[in-house]
Amino acid sequence: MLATERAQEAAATLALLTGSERHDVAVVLGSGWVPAADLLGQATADFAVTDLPHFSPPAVEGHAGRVRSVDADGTRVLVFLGRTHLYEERGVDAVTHAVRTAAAAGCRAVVLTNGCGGLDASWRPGTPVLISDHINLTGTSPLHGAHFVDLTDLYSRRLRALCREIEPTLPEGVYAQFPGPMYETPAEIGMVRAIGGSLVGMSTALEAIVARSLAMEVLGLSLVTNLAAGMTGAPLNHEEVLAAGQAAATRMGELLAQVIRKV
Ligand code: 8IG
Repeated sequence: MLATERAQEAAATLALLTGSERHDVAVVLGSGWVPAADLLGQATADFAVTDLPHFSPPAVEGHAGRVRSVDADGTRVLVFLGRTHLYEERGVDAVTHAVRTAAAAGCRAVVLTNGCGGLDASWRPGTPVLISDHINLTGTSPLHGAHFVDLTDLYSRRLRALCREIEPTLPEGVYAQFPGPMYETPAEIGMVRAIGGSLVGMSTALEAIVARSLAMEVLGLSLVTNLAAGMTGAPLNHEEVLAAGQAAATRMGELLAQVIRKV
């Protein structure tokens, strides 16, 4: 079965479970962002992602594995609390199934959020950063066949400008997606710096590529939860990531809640 067919099946079940034939905007909440979910608006449906066809259960603590349909003052928002990562070894189709499902459900825009490492020493843990572009270091593509997709302005200027109307001081960064699950070595962080990256993580880029291939507008929001490897002298750990997310949740939720109403 083709990835698009699996997405159509999931979208059909989604319509049954939510009572909404279509959704307008999708939001994928990554590490550190799940606590912000409750601030987006009233959930009209809330169920396990595995209630939809072809989704896999979450593998990582802090990734809740739930789906919500939220009415944000008339905008129907499809919220994924958690995502499938490439390092779960389920393949690129599993990684991008949520985005394909959102497109099949009618979403014309997707907000991709993540927790990540930051290369700018002024970005303290808990700093939100707008993704302006990405570098795909996974060594793989999420597209199938000779499907040539333009990635110029992949991360929508319009949506970035909307975010800065809400939070004028939001910085921008270039997100480098690594395959994970190991964090980088200090030498790899040196490489990322040399090639123009300023955020490092294990998600988002492959999902953004698929979203663009399906003509969706993409907003990428990173929450810097740690300085990148080698920048502080301390090792990285997952608990630090979750704690930074908890602390920033309210601010993130309010930002997201305002953005999705304007998309
Ligand atoms: I949260 O420093 C989080 N995710 N690759 N590097 C990579 N992924 C991350 C990091 C990080 N922090």
